[in-house]
Amino acid sequence: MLVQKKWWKEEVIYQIYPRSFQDSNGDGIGDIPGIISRLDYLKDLGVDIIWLGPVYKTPNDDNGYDISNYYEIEPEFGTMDDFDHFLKGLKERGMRLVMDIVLNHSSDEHEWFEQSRESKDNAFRDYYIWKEGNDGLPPNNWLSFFGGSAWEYDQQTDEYYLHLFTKKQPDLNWENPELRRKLYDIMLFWLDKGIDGFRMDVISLISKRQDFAYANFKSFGQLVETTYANGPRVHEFIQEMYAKVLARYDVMTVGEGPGITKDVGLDYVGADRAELNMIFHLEHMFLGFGPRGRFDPVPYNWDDIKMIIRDWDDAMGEQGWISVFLDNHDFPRMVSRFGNDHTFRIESAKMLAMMVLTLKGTPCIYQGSEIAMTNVQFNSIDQFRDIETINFYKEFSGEGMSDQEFIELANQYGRDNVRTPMQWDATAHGGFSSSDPWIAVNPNFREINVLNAKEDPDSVYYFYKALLEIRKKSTALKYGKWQELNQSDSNVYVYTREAENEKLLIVLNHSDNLAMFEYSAIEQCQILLSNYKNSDSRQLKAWECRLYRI
Ligand code: TEU
Ligand code: CA
Repeated sequence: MLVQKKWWKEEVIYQIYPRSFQDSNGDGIGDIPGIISRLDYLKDLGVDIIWLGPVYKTPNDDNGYDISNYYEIEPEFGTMDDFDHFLKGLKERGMRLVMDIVLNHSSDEHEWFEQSRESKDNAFRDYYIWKEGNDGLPPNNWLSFFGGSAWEYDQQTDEYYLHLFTKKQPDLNWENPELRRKLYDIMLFWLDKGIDGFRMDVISLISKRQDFAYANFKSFGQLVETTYANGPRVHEFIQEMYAKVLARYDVMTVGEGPGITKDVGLDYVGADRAELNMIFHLEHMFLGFGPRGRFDPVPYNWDDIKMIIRDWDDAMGEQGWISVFLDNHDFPRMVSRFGNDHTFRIESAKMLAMMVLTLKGTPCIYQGSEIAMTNVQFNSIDQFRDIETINFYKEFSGEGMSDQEFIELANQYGRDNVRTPMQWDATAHGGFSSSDPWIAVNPNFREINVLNAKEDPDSVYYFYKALLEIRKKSTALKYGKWQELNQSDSNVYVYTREAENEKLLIVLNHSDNLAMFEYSAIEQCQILLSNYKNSDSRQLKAWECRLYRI
């Protein structure tokens, strides 16, 4: 066993998008007291670490990923007292809290930016990235993740500021040591409250190439990888953060890494790097993103997914670590994207659950996946809430795209799909709120909800519980070597996990069709879990998944 044992390698993460989890005060917006009222549900499900989306003070341009005060709780989400009760509630249940922290950019309503934009000689000017324009044009051709130029002209000082995301999310200038120190103080404040770690938003983007040269790119993804991500000082900054902040605590850090490819992954998470514990790499999530991003889709298939999993397992070896996930608050519902949420919603959701909970790495379950919540079908533009979707709607409709055409794209690829309220029961608004929520509840809440799931022994919910229980007791699933087994049927995904004297075989059919799998000594294997009754032969039914002990 070469792999170092760590609690964050053994436990399972559950991601909460606070705005959509549970409203407690009837304003239609999820909040911290609402989450507190669901702590027993989370404990009972069997998850260990809660990754809480940003709850800091925010104007909500990007639903909390635009922070205007890192030391205060956004009143919509509650008070610092509520936060303290939440953290205490988790600890009492033997659970942990990982906070989302956004260090690449702040809100433009942060006092630092309000000062910075005042004048070129303001003490905070250098907290952000300001450049002169080019004859009335932006300083270069960099584009925002959320459409348009990555530069916004500011009249006050006749310069442009950089924003890789919305214009209300100005990028922080990590070249400034005083700013870095202020960011580390923020981290220390939350760590000293007893949280168990951070999910670091777009940490791969914090070091900018200082020549700010025009970029040469054929797709947005290429622009991210070659120009925004893995900048010249990114490791210096993260190692400094580790030395000055993280090293003092037994905490978990997971970096969100747009642009982190398998070739540079280990630079962030190698055991000897003194940087991060693990990363959410996004290579499989960006599959299908065309030259202009998610609303410019290109085809991909399961072979592409399997290749990325294989390459990353190889790249991490025994030295690195990743988190395993198939959706989060930025990507469509996994059962709709990777499964079949029409004819085989239950079966395919269970198969995807088994995949996430048996691959090598720390699993991350996004709220609602445990009851196989699906994408939503909005039929008018004004139902969408996500700034990324709204910005691209403006861009594409400005180029002549019809509303109907864009709505179809947003219904399939947009982030609002995973931000509709958690579906707790069949009462109004799915039990999420006593009044109209900030975003419409998926109309299928009457059928797909926690209450129904708990009353059905064959529900996806109980399948997750069973998998989580098996995982808790299995060294092979936590630390075991992952080995893919070649199959002649391309609709079948077969791999083993092996550690010490425990060897498991996982067999997945990721299609609507019958499939055959090959494994010589299958007769000697004992079924531990499957999503079909009496699954015995080598023939797999649609979306059938099996976990065997060898
Ligand atoms: O996401 C960055 C990111 O990589 C994804 O947002 C994705 O690139 C984007 O949706 C383009 O399709 C992080 C947060 O997870 C996201 O919610 C924020 O909107 C973003 O950073 C800015 O903070
Ligand atoms: Ca509320």
